[in-house]
Amino acid sequence: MVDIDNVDLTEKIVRTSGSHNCGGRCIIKAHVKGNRIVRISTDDDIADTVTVPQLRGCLRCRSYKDKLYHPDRITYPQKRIGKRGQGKFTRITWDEALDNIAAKTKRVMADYGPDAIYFQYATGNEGLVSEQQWLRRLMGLYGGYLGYYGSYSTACTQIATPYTYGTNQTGNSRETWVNSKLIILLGWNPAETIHGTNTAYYLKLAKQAGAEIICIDPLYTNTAIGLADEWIALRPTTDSALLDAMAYTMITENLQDQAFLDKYCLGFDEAHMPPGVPAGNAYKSYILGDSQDYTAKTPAWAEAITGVPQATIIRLARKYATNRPGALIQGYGPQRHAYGEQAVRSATVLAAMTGNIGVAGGWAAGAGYPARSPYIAELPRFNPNPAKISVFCWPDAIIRGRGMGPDLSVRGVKALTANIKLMFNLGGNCLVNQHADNNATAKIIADESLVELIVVSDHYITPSAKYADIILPADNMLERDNIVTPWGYGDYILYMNKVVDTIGECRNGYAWISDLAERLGLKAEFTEGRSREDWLRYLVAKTAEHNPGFPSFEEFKAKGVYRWQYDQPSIAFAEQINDFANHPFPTPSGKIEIFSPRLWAMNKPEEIPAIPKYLPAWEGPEATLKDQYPLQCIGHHYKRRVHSTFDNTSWMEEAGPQEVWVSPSDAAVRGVSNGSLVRVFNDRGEVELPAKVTPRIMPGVISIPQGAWWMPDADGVDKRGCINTLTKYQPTPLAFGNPTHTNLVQMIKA
Ligand SMILES: Nc1nc2c(c(=O)[nH]1)N[C@H]1C(S)=C(S)[C@@H](COP(=O)(O)OP(=O)(O)OC[C@H]3O[C@@H](n4cnc5c(=O)[nH]c(N)nc54)[C@H](O)[C@@H]3O)O[C@H]1N2
Ligand SMILES: Nc1nc2c(c(=O)[nH]1)N[C@H]1C(S)=C(S)[C@@H](COP(=O)(O)OP(=O)(O)OC[C@H]3O[C@@H](n4cnc5c(=O)[nH]c(N)nc54)[C@H](O)[C@@H]3O)O[C@H]1N2
Ligand SMILES: [Mo]
Repeated sequence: MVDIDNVDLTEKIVRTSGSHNCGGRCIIKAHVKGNRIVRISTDDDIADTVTVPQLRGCLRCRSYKDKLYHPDRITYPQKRIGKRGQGKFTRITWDEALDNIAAKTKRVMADYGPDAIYFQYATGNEGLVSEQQWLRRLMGLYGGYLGYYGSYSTACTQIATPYTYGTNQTGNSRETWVNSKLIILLGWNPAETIHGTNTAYYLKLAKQAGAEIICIDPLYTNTAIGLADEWIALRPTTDSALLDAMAYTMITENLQDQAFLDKYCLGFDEAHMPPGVPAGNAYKSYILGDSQDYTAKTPAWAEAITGVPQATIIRLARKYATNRPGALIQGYGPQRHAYGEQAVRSATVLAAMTGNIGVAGGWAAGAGYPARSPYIAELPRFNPNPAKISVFCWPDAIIRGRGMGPDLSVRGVKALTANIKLMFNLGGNCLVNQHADNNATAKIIADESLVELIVVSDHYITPSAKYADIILPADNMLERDNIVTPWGYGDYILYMNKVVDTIGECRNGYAWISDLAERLGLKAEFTEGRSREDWLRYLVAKTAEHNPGFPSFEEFKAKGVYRWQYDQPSIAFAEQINDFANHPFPTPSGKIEIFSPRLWAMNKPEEIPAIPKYLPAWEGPEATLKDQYPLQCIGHHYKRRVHSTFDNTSWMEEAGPQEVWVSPSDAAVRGVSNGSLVRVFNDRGEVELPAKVTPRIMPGVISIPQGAWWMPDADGVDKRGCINTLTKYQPTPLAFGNPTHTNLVQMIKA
């Protein structure tokens, strides 16, 4: 019993941060009375200056009380009763849950080996220590598991970009944007879809310094509204066609930086091709129609595909070629598509043609990962099993794992030796909901003869948790210490102090995974005798070894933040451009490979061309399926959620309801008005949700903000509006990535 008279009700402030996968990392101050958070505020420790801006939290973390104290929070372990996927569970003890998991792990490892054990992609806890990390460490010690490569975020760009540059580190420090005369944002909306805390602020500084900002996006995004001089609406999946026609304009008007191309690039024109490749395969030949397709990539050709008027394309090309330095920055939206690899590489060619690589105010396009990031220690873990699949291809590894090879994304081994039999889904909603084609995927994971045990750890019974055999009640990010780093930009690191005690039987991952280690006979090896705090101290000490001046554990914990200071901003490829003789690009040829001999050697020119090309998407504006399903459906990342996290909180629903964006003209022909309930469907499924009729989306395109919880009724109609009810499970050809913005659908009034 709590002694009510003796509870300390003076307000304390505890410093922490968020660790969900929201794209930002901010300072959170939790105001606590007793064991209860009464309010959340944010960074006001330092003056907000241009050189060191505050790390202010957004509406999601600042409303966190609504999530933390949600009545649906899971507070004890449960096991499935009834058929898998029905969502019926009964309470069990932690001992029963862990005995079960240990027994099954032993059996699966003995019968099938490590290829049968899989960790589902899960980004709920992005701290340096998490259940994901701990259990991987343990399974590594136990004999290994099937690994994955890639991510649902950057699948295409992280594979495609290195074919051009040899690396993904193609981004400059954001403070260099003030040097840009022109900034073109290609499918990037950092004012809402956070890519680093303060990114929109740096764009604002650039604008104040005189940069013109242009957004190319099917949506008139918050970034376009707040920061852009011009919005150019483009049909999804057609970025490469637009970029090709810009290249055509530059070439025919002789605006390209020929000296840059001649010196640093492979394959721009026939005079700079690797030996042994027949004529007609250089980029310039493809653009001018001197290649096998005999089609010149003219602005008129591109207008028909992209919906962007040719006069706009010509104006844009001239502007980018003549206003230097200019930054052509890609978001991840354009690459989360069929042939998403092409859009990435097409943009890199334009950056090269305009000589915007290696200079302040320019940008190399491609992945845009920062060119400089400090060393930060990780938990020691090692997977002795070399087998990996693409993160998107796990349904295949369940159905046809044994014998599955490189044609289905497998790396590290010739073929898998087992199907997936045991799945851990710890802090993620990618079993269904965040993967693709919910209806088909749900059938696979519901089949008890395929995967034998599914373990889920979460705070709520999410759509994925419904498919669990065992549900574990997780502690929350405000209920534990941790350390987080910004993913992408920002030279700082944050300490997360525990704010309140956890509730019910919720347990920290380190505690239950240590108990599991004991059952597997590996407790001493797993813990190395360390407590959880000891491990955090270990991480700080290791980080400090590589970073002179890094604070002590006590100081870091008390301050909550450490910022690196640099004399100079970082600029990707500055060394290569300034001193090419001594600093080749990290590609096999040492040059920017506009033509990639490695892709040429794959000999699959239709889907994996050696130069970037516009390839019509399987469900794009040129697909015949359009007769039946005339609307292109994308699903943008939404301010009211982090993916599916926060979907069940009411404050966030007030701030941003789940509704499908549709243009006035597409709505009118369907008798749909603002707020009408509509049905959106294709052969894969059907969702029902209210329409937001708005000129902020181009005609022919609709957007269902991604991350709503899949809630099928008895007829299978999803009553919440999860876009993955409509998306296709078809991995992209090179990266085996998720093309989840490539969908054709129809919409009717419900
Ligand atoms: N608020 C919020 N912020 C987030 C997240 C979140 O869930 N909520 N998630 C974080 C994570 S993990 C990630 S990976 C990133 C994701 O960041 P992104 O992948 O960049 O986000 P998206 O919203 O998918 O796409 C960005 C823009 O691309 C546009 N777009 C879609 N298709 C095309 C196309 O074919 N061409 C062009 N030019 N534009 C297109 C969309 O309309 C959208 O405005 O965001 C991070 N930030
Ligand atoms: N159609 C479509 N699908 C997409 C995308 C898209 O643009 N379109 N985007 C993709 C991208 S970029 C990403 S990154 C993925 C993200 O997909 P996921 O990684 O599945 O991310 P979330 O949906 O946020 O799910 C996180 C879960 O973790 C839980 N959680 C939060 N904190 C903790 C914790 O401390 N412990 C535990 N055990 N659980 C916790 C939350 O309650 C939530 O259920 O989605 C992908 N799916
Ligand atoms: Mo992501």
